[in-house]
Amino acid sequence: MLVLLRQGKISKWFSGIGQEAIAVGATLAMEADEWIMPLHRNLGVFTSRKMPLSKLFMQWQGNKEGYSKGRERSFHFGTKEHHICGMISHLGPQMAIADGVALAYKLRGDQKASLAFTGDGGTSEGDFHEALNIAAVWDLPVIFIIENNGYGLSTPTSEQYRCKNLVDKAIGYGIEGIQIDGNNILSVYDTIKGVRDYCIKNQKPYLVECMTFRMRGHEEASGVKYVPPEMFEFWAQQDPVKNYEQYLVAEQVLTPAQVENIKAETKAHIETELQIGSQAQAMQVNTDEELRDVYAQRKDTGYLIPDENLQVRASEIQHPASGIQHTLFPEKRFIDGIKEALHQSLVKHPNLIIMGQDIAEYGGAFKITEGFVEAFGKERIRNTPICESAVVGAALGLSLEGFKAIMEMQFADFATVGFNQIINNLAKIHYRWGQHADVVIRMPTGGGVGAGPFHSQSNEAWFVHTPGLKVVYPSTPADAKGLLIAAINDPNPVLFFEHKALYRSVSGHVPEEYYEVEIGKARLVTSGDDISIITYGAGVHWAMDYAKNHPDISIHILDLRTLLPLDYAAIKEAVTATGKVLLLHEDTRIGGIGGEIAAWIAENCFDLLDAPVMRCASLDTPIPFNMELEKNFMAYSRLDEYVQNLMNY
Ligand SMILES: Cc1ncc(C[n+]2csc(CCOP(=O)(O)OP(=O)(O)O)c2C)c(N)n1
Repeated sequence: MLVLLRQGKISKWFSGIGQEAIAVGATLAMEADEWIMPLHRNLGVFTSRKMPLSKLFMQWQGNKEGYSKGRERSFHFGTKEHHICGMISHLGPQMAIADGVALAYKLRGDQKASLAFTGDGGTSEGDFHEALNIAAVWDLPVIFIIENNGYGLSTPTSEQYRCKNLVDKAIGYGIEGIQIDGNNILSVYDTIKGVRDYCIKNQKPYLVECMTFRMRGHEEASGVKYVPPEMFEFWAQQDPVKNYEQYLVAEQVLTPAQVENIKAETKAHIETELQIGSQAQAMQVNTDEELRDVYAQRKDTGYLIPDENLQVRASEIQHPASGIQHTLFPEKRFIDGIKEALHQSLVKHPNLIIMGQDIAEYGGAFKITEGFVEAFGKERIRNTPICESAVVGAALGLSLEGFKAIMEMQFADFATVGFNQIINNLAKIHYRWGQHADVVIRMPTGGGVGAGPFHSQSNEAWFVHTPGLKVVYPSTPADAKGLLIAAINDPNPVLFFEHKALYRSVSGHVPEEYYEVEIGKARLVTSGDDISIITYGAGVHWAMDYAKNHPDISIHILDLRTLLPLDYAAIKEAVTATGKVLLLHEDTRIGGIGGEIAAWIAENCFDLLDAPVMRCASLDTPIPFNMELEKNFMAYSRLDEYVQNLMNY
């Protein structure tokens, strides 16, 4: 690898020289169909799983015939065939994915364990803590291996942690742990074999700290000036490959001649594979394929229902922020639509798991899952510790093993602490190496409830900016049900926004049956001739109330329903209808989805416009607590002004 790197025949590579015994010994101790979550130094995981070297070379050259169609570098790829889950650069997120896989094993009663690697530096990440904690609390058969090689990039362990040994952290999680010589392949192999048996038999995780040393720089370009030379001299004596060779000869398992034969055969094998690997075709760029591979294709046809069966009468709607009170019809509330979607989906998909804080006996912060534990049991309706990042990671791990997962984010605001897993793992994994993430994250969102800056934010635009996610945002009870069922049936990661203020204030007709509303299809709320309001979520109710109170203005209202992907055909129709467009959303203005739609209209519908596209959004401040301040913050307080501006243009 060193030679090839210098010759420019492979791209970036992180050396595992000096640490080989850990990756190889641990991988060989696992069964071939047990998932491993390796990191950047773990070439030995890939070779021990007998992946063809030629294809690995193509991967490292960024060729299409590699494992990621040229989309990923070095070891940042996985393969289902070899049960290896590719890392993202952020290191720690690997560990929680192992939790999810182990949960799948546990739920199915498989006699299997998963294995995740981390470096000593990675143990400082919150992800380490969250993954170990969840594995402990849920009694998951996961082996966590720390490769303690003395340094992060250049940071020595003395500046990384204060405990004496990293393995001592196991005590804090209430799990077992052991520290071993990571440079002795037999110790590693024996330990991991035994630990694996323990994890499966006792249904518990285990922490193994392997002491080792990195004989090269973090990467070849970074050098080793920060390492005292005597360290290299000491650890050269502990070289795991040389020592194992000497041991085998001393024990007369191999003769020196056999050793030489093995080396020669291996060298010849590498040369042949390199030859094949270097015959890869030059990259032919195919933009359609690039775009297509961002999302997994759904295989079944779905359970679509015609829009006319979902009509909501305006008189049935009330919204607290509008100050208008209607009598509630005895029909179902927004929250009931969501509850029904979840309930029916749990019946439909025995492999569907719901996870979230306080969702089990307590029924969730908004009581949406109340009664679910009694109906579906605690294994499927899972209370989680306050570990958003690891729960998203575990959801992805479940997906690797063919489960479907829903995570209830207690408030959409808390997605920030699971952000990395959502943005970098869930969203990108299909494009990177073809693994889908069958995960729905429910996001109770929005304000109007006097809950202040951290329980009221509108953060949908963060996710709309991330290819690989779908972002759904219903406004009616019937859509809430049909879109949530569609999201659960979609094999891709879906962020499902539920406006909290709508939960109990909006009622309407909701069909009893199991049905889907198509993701990516907007809904025409009312047609009109004067102006068009394109909106979603609470904005739909604001626009409807406004129209009701201003019968002299003929308003065309479009409910987007899905923000990623957008329904451009419906947007164009709305522009065509009136030539005057107001984009309305509760989210703040700068960087809000309204700006994106306005740009699209300017590019594609310029000739249809009779006025500039306008945006009525919330103030560009954090959302305040005081009800008067919040009212002033809300886009709704400026709706009349914008409508009049547009009408008078
Ligand atoms: C979240 C995050 N922060 C920083 C980095 C940059 N980085 C890459 S590897 C590395 C050192 C990791 O050290 P350790 O976990 O001990 O593993 P080692 O490289 O020594 O095997 C750093 C700081 C990163 N990839 N991700």
